[in-house]
Amino acid sequence: MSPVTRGFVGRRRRDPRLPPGQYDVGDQWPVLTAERAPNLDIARWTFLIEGLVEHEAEWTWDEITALPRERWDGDIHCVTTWTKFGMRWSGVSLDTLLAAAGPLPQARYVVAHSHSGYTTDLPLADVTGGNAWLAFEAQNAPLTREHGGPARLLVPHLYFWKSVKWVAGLRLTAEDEPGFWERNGYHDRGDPWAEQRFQGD
Ligand SMILES: Nc1nc2c(c(=O)[nH]1)N[C@H]1C(S)=C(S)[C@@H](COP(=O)(O)O)O[C@H]1N2
Ligand SMILES: [Mo]
Repeated sequence: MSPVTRGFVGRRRRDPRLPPGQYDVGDQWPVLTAERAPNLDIARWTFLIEGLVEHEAEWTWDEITALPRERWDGDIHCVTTWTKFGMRWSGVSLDTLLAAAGPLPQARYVVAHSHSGYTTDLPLADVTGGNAWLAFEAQNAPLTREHGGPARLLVPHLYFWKSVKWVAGLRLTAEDEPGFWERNGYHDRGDPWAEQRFQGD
């Protein structure tokens, strides 16, 4: 036996793209929704940034979809242990949107909320610096309603419960304010590589 293969015999190598405790869901894209999926009318759709900002900023659908788009290709990780590799997304960087509102120096967290009442909290640092988008497209097609269309948050470096579907806006805060799952025992930050699933992880 060649010494090169020793240690790999009888053992499959784990895909290095898989965070601890996750499995590859393959071609499927599961739908996880706590509330009833809303049917949003883009004629009345808005996105609002409020709270600890120099000026509240609000966009209509036509205004926000006219902003420059970025593409993000990569993997998403749900806390229920599925990971989906090699997705292709497109949307507006949250950096662009936050710059319009002007976060105040004391703003350190955001609460993101949906048009359907779901909320999640995130450190401001996790949604700036090229880490988060308001996404309109996934897999080269407009987001379907079940996956949060017409627009959802995309924060792919954190567990996917942070990526609010049907997102309506962000409120900047000084203190961390737990959202829907965080009040129900999920971790405040949710880094899949540190396996931050639940409070105390
Ligand atoms: N509004 C809203 N956003 C949500 C959720 C939800 O229940 N409501 N579920 C979260 C969870 S737990 C996950 S894993 C992803 C699932 O996104 P998907 O259904 O497009 O796979 O959306 C997140 N965003
Ligand atoms: Mo999830």
